[in-house]
Amino acid sequence: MGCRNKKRLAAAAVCVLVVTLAGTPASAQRPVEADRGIAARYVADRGIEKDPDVIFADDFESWTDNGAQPPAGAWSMRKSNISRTHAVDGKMTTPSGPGPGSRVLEIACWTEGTGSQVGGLSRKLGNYNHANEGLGDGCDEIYLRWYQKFDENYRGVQNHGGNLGGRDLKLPDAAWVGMAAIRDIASRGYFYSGVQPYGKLGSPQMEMGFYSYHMDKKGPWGENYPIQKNMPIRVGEWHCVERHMKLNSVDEKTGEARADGVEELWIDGQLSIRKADVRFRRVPHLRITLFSLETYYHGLPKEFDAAHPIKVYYDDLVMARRYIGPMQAPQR
Ligand SMILES: [Ca+2]
Repeated sequence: MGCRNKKRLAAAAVCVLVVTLAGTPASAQRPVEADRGIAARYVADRGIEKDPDVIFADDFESWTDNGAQPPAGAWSMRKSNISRTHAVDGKMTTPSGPGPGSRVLEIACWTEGTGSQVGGLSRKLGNYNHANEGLGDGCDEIYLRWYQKFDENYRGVQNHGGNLGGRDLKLPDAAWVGMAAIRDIASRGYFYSGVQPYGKLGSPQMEMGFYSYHMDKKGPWGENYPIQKNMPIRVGEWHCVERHMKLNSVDEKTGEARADGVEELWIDGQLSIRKADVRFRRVPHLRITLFSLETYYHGLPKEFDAAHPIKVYYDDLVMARRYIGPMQAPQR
């Protein structure tokens, strides 16, 4: 699916909506919808997938084959003998009450003693494997919101979460999104940035942050952006996570990659991280073409065996062209 071919007129119309309050001076009026996001207009996300600014949504209610099979064309699934990605019985809850539906996504991983463990899903947003894939050019900007719960037995271990990235298909050996230990990402024709939990090893105290492979990072590994507002993540509780990625512009005349790319992270509707000088690309045709929702562990502790896997739950994922915001809870 190419994001650049979709209509933007509806977004523009919504963004200019203003609330006119009796006695309120014109200067105090502001575009409320632009602040509150798409989800404000769809109670319990009902119908949100039809919003003109929404690219894709999954509430994990319609997976078949006892939860093992995603809807046709929705996702590619990572399959291995030490992970399981499927829809299971469960209920997302918001601070103001239970969410809709009765199914959530579970990504479970376990160790057989050595190696790394990975599970999860991915979805292409444009041509990714090769230029003739027929999926379009990809996006320059995207918002992703999902609900996430770490199992009560989850303990801080390094992993990856919701990744966005892209590959320069004009480069014959462009690296794949997720490829690590590369300092000069532009020379390898790719970029990516993950949103993942951070915490001391073995601790249930965590927070979400970025792990970014951008052009100006200092070493071979991804960079963690500074957190401006600390938002603790509690195991066993649902949290609303939303990330925004806007790729930097490139000067058409000079070829200069401008430091104007943006990454933002909201936790439970609160802006936790904003970085607005990121450079992901030096060629404008390199765009966001892959989203993956995955867990990646660099060797799980032995306690997470096949009988006691480490689990992370997700629900109510929405992918859009503008800010989505937390779900408006169902009215009771
Ligand atoms: Ca659900």
